Amino acid sequence: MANYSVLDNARKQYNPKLPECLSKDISAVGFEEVNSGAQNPESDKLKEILPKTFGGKYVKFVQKTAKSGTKPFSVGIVLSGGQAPGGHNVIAGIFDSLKKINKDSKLIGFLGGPQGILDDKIMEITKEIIDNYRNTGGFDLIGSGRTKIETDEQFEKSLQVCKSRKLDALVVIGGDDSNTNAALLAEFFAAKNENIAVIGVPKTIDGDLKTDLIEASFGFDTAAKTFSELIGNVERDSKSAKKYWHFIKLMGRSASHIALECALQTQPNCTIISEEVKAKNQSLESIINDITKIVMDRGNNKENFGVALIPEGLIEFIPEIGALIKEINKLLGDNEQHFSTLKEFEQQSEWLIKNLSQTASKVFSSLPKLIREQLLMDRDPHGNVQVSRIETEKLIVAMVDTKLKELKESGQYKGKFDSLTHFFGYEGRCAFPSNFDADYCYSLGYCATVLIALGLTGYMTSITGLSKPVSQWVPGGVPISLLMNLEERKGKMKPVIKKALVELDGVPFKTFAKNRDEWAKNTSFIYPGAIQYFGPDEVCNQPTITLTLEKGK
Ligand code: FBP
Repeated sequence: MANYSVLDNARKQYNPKLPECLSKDISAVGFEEVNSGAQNPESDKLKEILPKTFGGKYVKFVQKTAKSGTKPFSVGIVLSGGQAPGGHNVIAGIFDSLKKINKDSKLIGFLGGPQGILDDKIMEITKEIIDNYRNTGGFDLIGSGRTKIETDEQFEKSLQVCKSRKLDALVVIGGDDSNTNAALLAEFFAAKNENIAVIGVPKTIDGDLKTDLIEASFGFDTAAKTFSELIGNVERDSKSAKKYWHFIKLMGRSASHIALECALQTQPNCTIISEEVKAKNQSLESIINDITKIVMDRGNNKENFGVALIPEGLIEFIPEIGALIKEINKLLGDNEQHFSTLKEFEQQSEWLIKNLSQTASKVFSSLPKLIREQLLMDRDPHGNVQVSRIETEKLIVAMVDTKLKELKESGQYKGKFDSLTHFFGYEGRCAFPSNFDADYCYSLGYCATVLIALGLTGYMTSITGLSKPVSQWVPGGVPISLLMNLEERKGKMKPVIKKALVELDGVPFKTFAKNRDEWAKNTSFIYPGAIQYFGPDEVCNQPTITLTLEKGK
């Protein structure tokens, strides 16, 4: 039996497109400093924390006079955090561009994420190896992990490993947290007068690492399109059978970008956007009332079917539950030892109810047992409740069901409510990257090499103009410190990259809000179908609707 699918083999032959400036002699690419207009209101404080690296400008790459080659570079790469389609193409882009610059350049991958740096576990990336991973999903070539390099000892160890490997640069492929750490590592290396650059690449399917200069994080396009395909299929089944309401929770740890994009692509009957819930200070009961009304109106109209999208992060955005989670995190953090002696759920629950504030205790007690259990399940490495494990979709279905029963008894609801729940997350994180992500990631890899060759550090690769054809994309780099602000972490003000949430005054949300009542009432489903890799531009080379609406064509 062959080890590769037909598509696997066909995709390996795909040549990702590059922006014009990167498709010529890469060693001749220079930069222009551009005043992006981005002002960091916390510059003074950030300058104190990052004295060596703060103050750089956004750079836009330009072709300079042709130059034939440059010195070889030795570069290390690390994948950090959750999988996102296109990671292998970032590696392929770095590999190809390094070899174009000088065939003696060397690329090593740290294995299993940042822990691989601390343990000095590596593999050298060769042409034979990378050729097998071009345009494929997953991070399985070198693996990923969620270890955070944040203490001085970890920084020192990372420096020693990079030095012993004689690296000119380290490329960190990750989300907001990993890029924050990349900036701190760049500062640490610079403060020690070590000439090892640290470059970040924006990755996360959640789409929340976003600014004017980072128009999208890679993987968002493919993940949202994969989920939209699945949602469209469920919608069509729902419309065919006419007997089920499907409640679909969609991945996205905090922001609702994925839910919003999927709603725009598939036009379901109901979509909750966490940021709106927070802005309206909506209680769980009020959300349930809204959903129940949609189900009731459709049922009374003999349409006992529908599709509802629930963002994964919703639970934390509901004011009273968000406050409860915060209290639980603090309480369990302060009483870790004692809590670990309570083995049975009933004991844990009883202890918690006694120690929470009166309001939080009331909210906790009002939740179904399944959800209370999930709130007390194993916590993440930072000791926090694992919000992504809470089955919000089941909580919502149970509460809507109860409400509908009451409405039926009072004669207001004449329909029938039969529901099914789904969670789409891991299904989309390792899909074959769409052409958009394949091209974007490969180009980001080239950008990383150019930033290294230009002697910059503490920069994140940036490509703008993403809603235009690839040849018109504008590659460059943005100082990570420009994206940072100060937030309180463990009682101290720390520089962090702020998560970009859905903007309620942005065009994507407004477009959704303008249409949602119509989609709720009249079945208006759209079936996007599977991502297409071959064919005309309009079926296989389109960016997300979010990007198109945000940036315009
Ligand atoms: P990153 O922010 O690291 O890209 O990961 C995002 C994500 O896919 C979230 O959408 C999800 O909540 C989380 O990872 C799941 O984490 P895990 O892979 O550890 O189960």
